[in-house]
Amino acid sequence: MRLFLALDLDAAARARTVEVQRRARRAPALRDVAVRWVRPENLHLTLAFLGEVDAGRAAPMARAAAEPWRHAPFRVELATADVAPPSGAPRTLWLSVSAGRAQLARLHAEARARMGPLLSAPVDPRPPGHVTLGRLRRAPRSSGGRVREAVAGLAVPAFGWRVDSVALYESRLAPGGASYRPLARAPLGCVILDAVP
Ligand code: 2AM
Repeated sequence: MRLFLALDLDAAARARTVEVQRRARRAPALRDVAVRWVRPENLHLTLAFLGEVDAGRAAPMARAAAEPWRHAPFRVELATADVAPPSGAPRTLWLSVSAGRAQLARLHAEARARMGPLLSAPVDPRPPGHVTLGRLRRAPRSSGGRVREAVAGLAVPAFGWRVDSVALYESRLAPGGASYRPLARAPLGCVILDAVP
């Protein structure tokens, strides 16, 4: 099973993200580039990709993910539309996190500490920082300049939402695109409010 932890966008942030996708689709420089756009119901902020996991490990992982998180709810904002990688053939279009990075890094550290012992490979130590809009299919290296220019020109006004839970998803890959099945969800907010001797 292919598992990952993610933060769900709220309805308003999802609608704003879909609007950015709509504008990107209309950009002349992107019209002849094949993009597999993330479907609205699949939009998410990946907190930690956990990779392929034996089915037998899913239950303990779901139990671990279902424990309340020791982090207060916080606001994440997305702003700049960007292309990855920064040079060469463009592969991914995304919205970068412009506010909430420090909190995301702390939550990511908690996710690594919590899930790492249940995995056979370490979780990527890089903290999360984007919401993927779409993935380019075989875009030539030569399209990189105009694709990056078009995406930079999207001028996305910042928007955000309040992160108040973390979900564990199973990703099922299919020719028509991935589908995500939630396996567990737990709230943020299990915090110690004052120094405890
Ligand atoms: P991203 O889109 O935020 O970059 C579910 O498949 C999610 O896990 C994807 O949205 C992707 O996050 C992340 N993901 C998928 N395959 C991955 C891989 N091989 N390494 C790291 N992250 C991956």
